[in-house]
Amino acid sequence: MKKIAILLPLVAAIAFAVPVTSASSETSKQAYTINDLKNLQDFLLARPVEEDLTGKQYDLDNDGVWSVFDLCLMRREYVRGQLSKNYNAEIAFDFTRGSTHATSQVAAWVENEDEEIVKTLYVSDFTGVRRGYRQRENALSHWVSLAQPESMTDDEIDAVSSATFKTGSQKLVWDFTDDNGNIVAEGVYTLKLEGTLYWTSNVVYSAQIDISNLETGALSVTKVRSEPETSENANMIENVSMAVTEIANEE
Ligand SMILES: [Ca+2]
Repeated sequence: MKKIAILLPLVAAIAFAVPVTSASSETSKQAYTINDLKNLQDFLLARPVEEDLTGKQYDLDNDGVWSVFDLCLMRREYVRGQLSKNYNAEIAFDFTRGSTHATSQVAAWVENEDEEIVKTLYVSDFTGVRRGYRQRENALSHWVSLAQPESMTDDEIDAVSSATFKTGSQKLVWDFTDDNGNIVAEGVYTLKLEGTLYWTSNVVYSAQIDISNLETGALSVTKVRSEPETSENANMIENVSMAVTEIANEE
């Protein structure tokens, strides 16, 4: 397990000694660098700053002054930016194609704390772009009830659909963005992997991930089967692991 510590302890001490304002920094879409954080920190501590700070957008809470509140907000923006650049959440599993009808459907997605889908990572194309849920209402019933594919355009559903997995090891990746490609807000999210094993027999694996307090390593995975006594294709999805991993930097 590796804690993601990005700033100097001094900055962290200042940042956490002050209550974080609820002001949003939605107006500022610029990406802040570690240098911006250092600049603002030095400025606030009345240290010499080499860079010319004229015109810098360091007033993130728009109150007309640069303060530790702005540093807190900048730190949050910076950490969020680093997330998708340096880290992934991964779902890995062994898939065995079902040997019966009404099987082998898989979906994976990310939910927010209100149990809304922020991103569909994968849906097998029979249920997805071929809209098989219309003929087989049990196909990926969890994903269908949350994603509401009837309200998705063909392009939208095509974008998240892929061919049914072949037997073998599979991996799906979440880059901490939502369906529109924006990095998600801080908070707790749930990774979900659903498999339709045989008609109404399904399995859902899930794991929680705290974006505000991200740690690399394995997440705790919960498995729920709708009909544990149904043996058909029971081994379709096995050895599920969900984890936060650091992306190897090529520099
Ligand atoms: Ca300010």
